[in-house]
Amino acid sequence: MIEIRPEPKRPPRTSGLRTLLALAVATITLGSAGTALAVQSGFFADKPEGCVAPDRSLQMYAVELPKDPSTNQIRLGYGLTPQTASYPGPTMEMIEGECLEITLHNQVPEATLAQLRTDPNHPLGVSLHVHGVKYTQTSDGTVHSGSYVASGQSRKYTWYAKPRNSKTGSPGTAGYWWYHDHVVGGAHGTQGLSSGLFGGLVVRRQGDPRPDRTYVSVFGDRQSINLRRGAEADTCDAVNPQPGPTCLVAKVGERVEFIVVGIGNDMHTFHLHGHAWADTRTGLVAGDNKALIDSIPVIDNKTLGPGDSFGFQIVAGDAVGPGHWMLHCHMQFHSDLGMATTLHILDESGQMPPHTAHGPAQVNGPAAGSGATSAPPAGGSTAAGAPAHAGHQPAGS
Ligand SMILES: [Cu+2]
Repeated sequence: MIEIRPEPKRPPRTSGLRTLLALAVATITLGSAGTALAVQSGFFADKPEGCVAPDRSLQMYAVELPKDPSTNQIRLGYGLTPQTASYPGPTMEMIEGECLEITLHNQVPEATLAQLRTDPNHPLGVSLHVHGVKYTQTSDGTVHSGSYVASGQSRKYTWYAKPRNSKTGSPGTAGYWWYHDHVVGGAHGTQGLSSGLFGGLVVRRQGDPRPDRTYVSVFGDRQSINLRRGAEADTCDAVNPQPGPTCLVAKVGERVEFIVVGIGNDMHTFHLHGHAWADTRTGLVAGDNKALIDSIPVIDNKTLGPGDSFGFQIVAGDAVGPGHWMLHCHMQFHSDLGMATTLHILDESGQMPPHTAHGPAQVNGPAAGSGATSAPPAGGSTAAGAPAHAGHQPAGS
């Protein structure tokens, strides 16, 4: 007979299978109270149903980065190597049906995590919590499930991009998602998020069009895009712009993808100048079905609440040509306080045409009136965990 020892303050319970089942359910429901029992007994599967074994595996590092130059706030980042950690972290890419194993190494000093802690009894660690794809309790990235990593330690997380089941109608996981810490500071990872532990995830279906480059725009508190405002949100070098979290650059005709995420406590509206997209899973609508096409709104502005994410692909400069195209929150006081950056679209030869007599339409980009801007480097490293394809530029690089 299996004996379940009740917690000290609970009244004694009757023994037997019914009690065992009740406790098992309570374990799931109550969280921390039953975690040790659940995890130690192997009650929770370590991989989602459908994921027999990981198709790929990769290493992820959580590190401390230099403090924010204007606020002196602690900054943390994820990286595929400690040297390339950034905020947002590396853009993750999966294909439906794929199972990915990520080993997270926590290289953030314990003293730093202690500074960020809002409750002295809260454990110190970092985690990886993901939206959209499938994971079990052991990859939830929460304190109560024990799925976090102490400083100097590592832990495996398994994500499964479940495909659509056309027989049951169960949806697939293709879409634009994000991942983040859920432990730093308190039970909801609020300090981890506000310090930089977040990144974008795109799950594609077989046959989806691939972008030439992908940018992640995380709209957050303090009127921030990727935790920056104003000039800090756009640091593109006028002569040699390097694509990255603070330099959105593309050539005319390139297929540019955005992953847009809301964090923090504020509502925002994402607006991109000169370009619009279909409000679908991909931002695109294929085929010639007029009824279908007409039923899908075409938008250039989208509301974004905390935790929301969406994405789309555009053809850079489509019908509008090169230019410094603004990207900003359309809540006016947010944009006025610096919640704005620029998508710099160069011509086919990688140059920014001289401005007209009307002057530049952007504020924080390369030096106004500068004649030429050279091409961004072609491609870049393959997105985190992505099957290799040419030309993709992960935002975390
Ligand atoms: Cu806003």
